[in-house]
Amino acid sequence: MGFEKESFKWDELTVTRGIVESFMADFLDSIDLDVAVVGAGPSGITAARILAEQGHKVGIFERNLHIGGGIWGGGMLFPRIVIEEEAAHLMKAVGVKLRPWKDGTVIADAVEAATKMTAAAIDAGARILVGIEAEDAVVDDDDRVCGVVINWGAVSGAGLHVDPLAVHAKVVIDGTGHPCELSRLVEARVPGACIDNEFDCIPGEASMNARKGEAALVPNTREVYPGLIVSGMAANAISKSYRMGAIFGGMLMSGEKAAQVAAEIIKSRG
Ligand code: 48F
Repeated sequence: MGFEKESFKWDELTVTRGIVESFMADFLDSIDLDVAVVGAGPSGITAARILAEQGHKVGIFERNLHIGGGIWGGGMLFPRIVIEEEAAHLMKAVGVKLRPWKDGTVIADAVEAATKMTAAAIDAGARILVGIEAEDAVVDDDDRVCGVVINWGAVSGAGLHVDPLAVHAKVVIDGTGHPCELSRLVEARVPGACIDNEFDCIPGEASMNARKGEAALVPNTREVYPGLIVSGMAANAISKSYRMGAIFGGMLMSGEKAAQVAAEIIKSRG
């Protein structure tokens, strides 16, 4: 049978029903999660992959239509990323080829890293929902974070007034990068909420000191408010730790730590 009009059994409605019905089934299966990850950057994707591999039900909500956050651009649009050897296992785990480099580092192709990390997370069972942003947290009767308020990224982009929907999760990971959006929303909106850091507010990141910034990422990755973990650059922004530019081992290690903290919280809550 050739690929010709006469051989086609489908019509336009097959396409419409296929898209709507399959997305709705997956979407409805993503509204009551073990872990909601906000932001599909390197730390969020790594955390999601590891948690999904452990059997947790994980959904990643990403505002953009593309995943990968700051990986794609490498450094100043040169699509390569540098990774410390201590974090190389997190690239090898998803099959990214690494080129030896100097002084305890290796180099990866940014496109290969973004795509293979994403594919591995999906293969592990994490569901990535693109074009959807978290515009708030859901809190329980004790004001503990227990989910995220979501809407299409295009809705806020167009300035439309459209009420959102909500998703429940045992733990939420703020992987929104430099703006640490979800943590800021929690601090601003939840009555009496105070993000756990040594400041009165969320101070944002410090200027670049790549080695200090990288070293701070794992200790900064923690539960900063009941039910809310920060990962990646959001973790450094909450603690006024340094930025580091296009060296990504800390982001991967932060994702690994976020997964560990999330699993511990889920286990402790039974
Ligand atoms: O910034 P980003 O890549 O997160 P990260 O894991 O990694 C940081 C590095 O890429 C780089 C760096 C390395 O040295 O400093 O910047 O901390 O990705 C964050 C993702 O979150 C999405 C955003 O579109 C991006 O893809 N995002 C941000 N806010 C929201 C969001 C939101 N409110 N809802 C959904 N997605």
